[in-house]
Amino acid sequence: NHMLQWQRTAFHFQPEKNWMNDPNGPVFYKGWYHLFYQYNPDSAVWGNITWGHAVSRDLIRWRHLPLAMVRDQWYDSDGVWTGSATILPDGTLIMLYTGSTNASVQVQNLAIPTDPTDPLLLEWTKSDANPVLVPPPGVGPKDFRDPTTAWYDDEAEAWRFVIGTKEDKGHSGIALVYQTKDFLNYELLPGRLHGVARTGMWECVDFYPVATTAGVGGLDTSVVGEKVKHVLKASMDDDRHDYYAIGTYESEKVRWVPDDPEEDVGLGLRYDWGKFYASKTFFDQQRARRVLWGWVGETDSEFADVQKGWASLQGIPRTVLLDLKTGSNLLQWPVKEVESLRASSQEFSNINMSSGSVVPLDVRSATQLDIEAEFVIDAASLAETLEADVGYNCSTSGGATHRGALGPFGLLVLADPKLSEQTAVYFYIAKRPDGGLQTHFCHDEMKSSHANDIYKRVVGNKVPVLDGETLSVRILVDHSIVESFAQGGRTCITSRVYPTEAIYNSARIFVFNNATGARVAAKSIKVWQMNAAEFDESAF
Ligand code: DQQ
Repeated sequence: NHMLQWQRTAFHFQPEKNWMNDPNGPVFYKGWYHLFYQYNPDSAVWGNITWGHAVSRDLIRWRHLPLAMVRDQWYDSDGVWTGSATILPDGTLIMLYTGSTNASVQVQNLAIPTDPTDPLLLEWTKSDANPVLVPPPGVGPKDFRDPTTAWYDDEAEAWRFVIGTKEDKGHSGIALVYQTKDFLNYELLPGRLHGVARTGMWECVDFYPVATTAGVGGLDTSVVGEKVKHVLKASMDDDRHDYYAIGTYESEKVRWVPDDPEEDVGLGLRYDWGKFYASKTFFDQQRARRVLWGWVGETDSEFADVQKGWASLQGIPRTVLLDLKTGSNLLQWPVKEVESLRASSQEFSNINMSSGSVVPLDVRSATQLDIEAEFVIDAASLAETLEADVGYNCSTSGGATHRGALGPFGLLVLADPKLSEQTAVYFYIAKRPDGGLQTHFCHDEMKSSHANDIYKRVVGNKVPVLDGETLSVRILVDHSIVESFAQGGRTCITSRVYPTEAIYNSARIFVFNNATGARVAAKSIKVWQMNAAEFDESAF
């Protein structure tokens, strides 16, 4: 349907047509980044799940390849579900994935490249030993899925990986650890890596080390020791968000302990406060970084998806590091390569935004942008903290139109000239119960579209702001997606938006200040037009 054609993105990963969900087995192999993904080859809704496949030199410009794996065995005839890649020291590539069997039982299967010398990994051989794992006693046949990348344990002289499940008692989400020497024979290790009551089924668990020292970059999944923390992430089937926590992995005890039990997996931090799910990291050995992929679904109706013939994007891959300044959160940032799409830019500086003002930024077209903005709030306003409200919450405190002493202020993107449609990306400073200041970072989607079939929300959370820091945000805008990264990626939000007016040359951006008591200045705003990501066939 050409009417909805403008919703397709210019630089995000999406198949030419039909349904996509989770990223699968991301890996760098023989010069190529590979992305596999959950894919319905037959329609724009979930079902008939196979593995789609694409390759890239730079994580941004992709070439679509034939399906990597289809539903051709009894142990995956109901679906070739999510899995992860592990590279062995000799370069062997191992793919473990969940099959939903002909009886809809979730089992784990092994696949390896049919021709390991093929850098494109076009053909896959499923092991004769499949299924290599079936649900163990006490685990429900439909609660056993999504194996992680394996890590090598030196003491055990074996590989370990995690599979998520749930326990009916206490409605606990659980991470089980399996051990193997050959990926054919497996041992379920006693106990569990971790579990959290009342969080429900843990889908797409991820588990990896992050460096606690500066200048190290990303770490291979097998790194352990003094100078690392371990991140445990689970995708919560109950509320469809990806939660992570930072903690310590005790390899002899085969358990992980959160640094802060109050911020345990499912209770505190999320990778992203908007639409972002079933994510997975991989270690990019070419650039010594850890890269995060996340599935960004649609928030329009299934009817609209069928009309347009496609559904879902992948977010721009993000590098992931421990925030060494706070020690208590990750930093996520779009991979450097996305900057190679930056075309012409415009700069704005020291725009004083009086209370209640909305200021247009004169950029010629505003559907494909990379924006970096920095705001300062004057000291006198900050001194008026007595006025600031206590207990602010992005989702329930009235969004971008509710005016408080020290917020909201920020940008309006994918807005039409009359502001009848707009997506607000903003900061809001409020008081903590203890009297100190707390900055919040939010997206308000409520005015993002005139269409009546859109699920709209106000989303976001607090963001740490350290002494002397300005308020900064990076925003990627791509037709129907807005991804924002506050304070260098401490708090991130992704929104799908479906404007009907703010499209093509009618899309604009503005800065706004709705704070009643604060003088806010947009210290600097740099806006790049973004080129479309096109695969260079000559490089193939
Ligand atoms: N999607 C896959 C499952 C996974 C879920 C099926 C998460 O393996 O648990 O398409 O979105």
